[in-house]
Amino acid sequence: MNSVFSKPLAAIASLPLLCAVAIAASAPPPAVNYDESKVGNYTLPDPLVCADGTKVTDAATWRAKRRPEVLELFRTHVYGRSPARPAAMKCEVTAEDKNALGGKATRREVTIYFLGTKDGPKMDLLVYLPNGAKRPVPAFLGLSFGGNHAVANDPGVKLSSVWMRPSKDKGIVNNRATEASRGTEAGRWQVEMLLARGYALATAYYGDIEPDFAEGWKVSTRAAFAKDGANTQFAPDDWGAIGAWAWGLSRALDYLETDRDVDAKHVAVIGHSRLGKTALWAGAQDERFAIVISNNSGEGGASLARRWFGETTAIINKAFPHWFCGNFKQYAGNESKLPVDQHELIALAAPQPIYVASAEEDRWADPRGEFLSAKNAEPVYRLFGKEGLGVDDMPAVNHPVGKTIGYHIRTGKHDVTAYDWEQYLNFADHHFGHRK
Ligand code: GTR
Repeated sequence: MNSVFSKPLAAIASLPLLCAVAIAASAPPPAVNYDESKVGNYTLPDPLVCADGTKVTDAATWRAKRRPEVLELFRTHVYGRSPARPAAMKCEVTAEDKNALGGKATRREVTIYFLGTKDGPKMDLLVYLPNGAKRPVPAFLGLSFGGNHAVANDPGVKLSSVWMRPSKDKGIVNNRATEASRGTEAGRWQVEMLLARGYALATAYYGDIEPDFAEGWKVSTRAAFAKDGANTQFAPDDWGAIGAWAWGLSRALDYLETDRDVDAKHVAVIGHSRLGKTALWAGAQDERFAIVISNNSGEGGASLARRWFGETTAIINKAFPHWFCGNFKQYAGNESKLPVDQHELIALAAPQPIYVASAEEDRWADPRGEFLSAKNAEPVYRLFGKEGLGVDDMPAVNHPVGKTIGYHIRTGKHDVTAYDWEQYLNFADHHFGHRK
């Protein structure tokens, strides 16, 4: 498919040859481009063209034939292959307070033992349920960077005891959370806003599943599942950390399906940044997620890999070698060879509603590339009779758009803000037919 958004490389084509050689020798192109006129030409893979060259024209063929092909391409080349839910998995409610957050919420803490054993890999899930709401309630589910105790100013939440990235101003000392880290992510989670609108929040710390550094997998779920544990040599299509985190989100949903206070048919999966990439991959694989939300997910998330703007495949593979599968490394600086692009990750959520959000100052994540991904997913939504974005051009800042695919770019930096949450809640209200 020829992207209608491609830009000609007119400037470079018109340079005299000698001059171009001289430039190439003395000044290699900068690794990071922030100039829209230099993005260059690219051709996006057509989500509707099957491996055998036939074109999908109906939803049934997408589901039965093309969707599994696209999913398989993402597994093989980008995020790797994840295991199924272990039959032995066990969930245990460890604490409950019906009078949390000044009486606004019921707080439930649950430990999920992935292999059913207490000494095996596990994840602590925190659930806030709105008191006074008609239950079961719809929910948002997402992983945090700071631990369950960081998502609200709530002294009752168990303090995480596992590895965390050092951060003095967030109360992390010697890679461990202290009391000072309680509530440090409250602005990003807006728990009281969610509760007031009649939603539950379910959240877990991503480091429970895998600590976020190159060798973190050795003490994580991935090692516990591998034949040779920490000595494992991963196959090039084995899951990376994003695969593991996304898998953890599905395991959290497994628990939510058993919680009688949660309407598990109406769970929106949400994530910011690397955890936005994670939410997208979780939503692509697990069709139980009723809405998928990507907040500033950028490279390897919502933004198109083929656009040379902000972070690139080469940069992300170098900085975060553990996030993706081994095969993904070969596409560093070689994006045109990647058999998929990220609009197809968005398309994998179809027909479920999906929301992509950017921030004006988050140029590293390539806001336009995030919008174009959403735009180029529309043909798949149309197979289901769904409209997609409902606009052709990127909207102005702070002007949310969208039908089944939502999009906004807000003022400000790489972050999750109250403004973002207001849009997600409006989107969820609309698609869930939910009124408090
Ligand atoms: C950056 C990374 C981005 C984004 C971000 C985050 O350093 O380059 O892809 O994931 O981290 O997760 O905060």
